[in-house]
Amino acid sequence: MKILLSLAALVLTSLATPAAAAGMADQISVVDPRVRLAPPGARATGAFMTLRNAGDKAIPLVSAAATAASITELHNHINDGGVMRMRQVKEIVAPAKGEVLLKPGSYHVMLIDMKVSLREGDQVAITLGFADGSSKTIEAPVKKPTADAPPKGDMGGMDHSKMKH
Ligand SMILES: [Cu+2]
Repeated sequence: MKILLSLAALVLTSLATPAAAAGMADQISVVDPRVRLAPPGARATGAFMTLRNAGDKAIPLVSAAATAASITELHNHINDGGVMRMRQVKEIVAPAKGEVLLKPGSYHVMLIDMKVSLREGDQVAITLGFADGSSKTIEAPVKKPTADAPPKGDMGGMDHSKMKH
């Protein structure tokens, strides 16, 4: 029974982390990856996900590549005198035993000069490269941006206790 359970865990792990290379990539699980559905004709869009680090050392994501885009960059949003601007960053660090969120208005993977026009439900392969040279390729489905819209007001999210169901 114990062996069966380990096998099941192994299968689950390999499903969750396709194309995992040895090293830092092994410690990272990618949760809820998605690509924002861009308006028709838009040449760029963003990819979002949560990087969960199971290891006891911080893991910097240092590169991203997607065949769907000519250029793939790591970006952050910064508040520049009240104006939110995007800026390229060298790394996005997943803290030890923690996670970092790539989400609208914050860190994201920028897909620039798209080679294909993405439609809702398409899968976009993105290869994430980590500081030690290991990498992991994930499939991120294209989703409408409304699902990613940050909640109005409170940045901490919606308070469901006040909602009438
Ligand atoms: Cu960007």
